[in-house]
Amino acid sequence: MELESYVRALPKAELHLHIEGTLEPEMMFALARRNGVALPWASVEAVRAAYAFADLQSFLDLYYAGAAVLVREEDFFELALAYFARAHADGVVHAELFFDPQTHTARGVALETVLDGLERACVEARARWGIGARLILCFLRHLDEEAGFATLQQALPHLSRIDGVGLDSSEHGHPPSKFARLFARCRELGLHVVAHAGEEGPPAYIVEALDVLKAERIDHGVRCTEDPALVERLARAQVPLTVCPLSNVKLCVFPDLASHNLGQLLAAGLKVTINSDDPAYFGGYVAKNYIDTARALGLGRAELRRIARNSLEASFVSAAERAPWL
Ligand code: ES4
Ligand code: ZN
Repeated sequence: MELESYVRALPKAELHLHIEGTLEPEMMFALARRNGVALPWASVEAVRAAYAFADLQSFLDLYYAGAAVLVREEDFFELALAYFARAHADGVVHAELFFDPQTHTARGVALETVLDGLERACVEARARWGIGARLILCFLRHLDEEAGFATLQQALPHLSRIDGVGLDSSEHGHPPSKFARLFARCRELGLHVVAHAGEEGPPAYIVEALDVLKAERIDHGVRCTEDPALVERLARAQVPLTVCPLSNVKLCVFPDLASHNLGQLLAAGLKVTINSDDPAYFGGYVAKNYIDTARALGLGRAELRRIARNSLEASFVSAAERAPWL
């Protein structure tokens, strides 16, 4: 069987996916027109041409500008349903979606509007394709902890619809410990906890995510290899890493896929998963991340099966729920 069809047929979970990062330029323009939002680009081609990033911040500036077209409940519904259709085609049987409420509430869009649209898409994805989905509310780490508490307050009436919390946005200068009290409160509320760490930030941020925030998974985490004691700890505790290879290349964390350390992480016995992060911006959905990485690093089918199995085991579904796919 061809590699492409083999990868698409592997049942897999996607655990690192920002739903705002699935906004394709065509939908960005359609929603801008529908909602009367002005965009800083003249055409779909001009937006695509702007997708040449030097680092995380240069991407985030564009990503937040694009997200401004998301206003109404149906915008969030259509965005997420389009993602689920692509995910289904890629063999995704379960997806845990990040969303950034502060990006929307800052523009006067209520958290409830965002959640209503996303949840309706999750229900539809289950009915149409049998995909299981969960929602993870991400706090923006470039904002302060008070702003995070205000967002949590708005989320309180909707906690039954939210599975966990995460931490994203600009990593440099915003260590996980900045959010120690907020995440302690989230844990008391029974929410799962994950955090972006070690994408651009140092290995010490991964240690803080584990020790201070008590993160159950580390999003990215690729810079752990700079600290051998940390690698040993991550291997021993089998802490899942949600690695996003195409994202890492687009944001210049690695110069190219052949230089990516995913093979090294696997060889060290870490619980590695492959994910797409912001696929509309980084050049590929999850299957393309598997395929291009396999080609660049010479991963065999046993390794691809291991990675897909890891993704299901690292998800928030129970062992009984994931048993049919393993
Ligand atoms: C993100 Cl790649 C990445 N890193 C941190 N925060 C983000 N938000 C959306 N994509
Ligand atoms: Zn991310």
